[in-house]
Amino acid sequence: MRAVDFPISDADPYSTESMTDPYPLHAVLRELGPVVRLRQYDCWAVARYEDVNAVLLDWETFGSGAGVGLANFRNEKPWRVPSIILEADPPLHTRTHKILARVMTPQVLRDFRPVFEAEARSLVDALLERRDVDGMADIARAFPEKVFPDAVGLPSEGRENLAPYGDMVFNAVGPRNALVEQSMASAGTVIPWIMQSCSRGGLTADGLGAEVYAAVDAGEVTEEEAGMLVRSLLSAGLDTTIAAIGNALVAFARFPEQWALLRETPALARAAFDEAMRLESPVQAFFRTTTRAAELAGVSLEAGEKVLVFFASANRDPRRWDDPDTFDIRRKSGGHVAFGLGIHRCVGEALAELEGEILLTELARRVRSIAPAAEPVIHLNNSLRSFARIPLRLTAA
Ligand code: OVP
Repeated sequence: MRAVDFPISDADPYSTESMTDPYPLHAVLRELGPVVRLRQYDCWAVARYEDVNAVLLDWETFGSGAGVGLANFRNEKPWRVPSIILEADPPLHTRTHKILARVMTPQVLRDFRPVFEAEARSLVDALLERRDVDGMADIARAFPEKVFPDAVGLPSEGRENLAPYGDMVFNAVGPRNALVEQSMASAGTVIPWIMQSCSRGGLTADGLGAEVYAAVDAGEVTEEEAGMLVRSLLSAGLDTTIAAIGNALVAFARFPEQWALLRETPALARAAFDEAMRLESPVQAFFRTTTRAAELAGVSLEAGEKVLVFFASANRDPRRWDDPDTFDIRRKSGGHVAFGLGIHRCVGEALAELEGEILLTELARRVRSIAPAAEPVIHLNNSLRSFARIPLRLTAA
């Protein structure tokens, strides 16, 4: 028998209303208690900073090997062969994480800086001839969709398959709802292109993908595992940064004084990108699965139970942050968990930060104002918060 001293909620994080504006639901869950039972999904949820941190740091109790979505891989067939880094626990995770971490070290990324800077300059050149732009298509998608596939070493043909694949991957984390079905509609063409792009022969000799295959030659992973790690790059590396940049633009459009501040001090670009990640976290929530019976904040959990971990709610918990709903690029936003925490913390974080920093720096130098021309239009996804369109009017500096 389970102890009954926990709150039960009928809240639905996957309703259109919650996904459009998730923050009222996060506040409700945080207020109910440290651990809440979600009746509709038969799972637990943690939404407070402290408990989100505790779950993420205890990977032995809160495992990833049964998947980081609602589906429990021990009882349900996964929609694709599981990731050998995201959906894995030590010791497998330790070995695979080491390889992707090495491929994206600051030393490797240093070489990308001038390339990304040149791309940011030409992007802003084109923007300033337009004035009325869509912040998503013309900025948030345009920049990563060029620099990231180039960095990985993908051919120029077929890159349009990357974003739809990311949409599938991140929808698959949630329940099997209409969003999953909609994004899977293009699976027949998208997935074969992705899988083919993961093979050694599909990659240039000088990209991150080739660096992953170098680990095969060093005897650290098999050829198949290298392909799976390239798949991880393609799964997690593009939609996330697109969402992050778009969400940052929305934040600046809503808080114009923060844009003025960034213009005054472009060196704040990296801090501003991080603060936007805190305020509008691209990855809203992932699951963990209990590997054993455990007590969490006084609530008894059984083995094999799903726990929904709300990164985005932790990042606005008033127990942790002053004025959590305010975008303040001067605040100390270090400690946000938008990249996760613990052994599964984003392995591409430095690459994402480099993209965000370089793009925001170039925009801050050359764009006087980014005013909303209309309300942004949300793009619904079960775990990624992002927009479909962000109508903006730019003024040149
Ligand atoms: C669920 C994601 C995030 C991080 C890694 C991977 C996927 C992967 O495929 O390894 S999105």
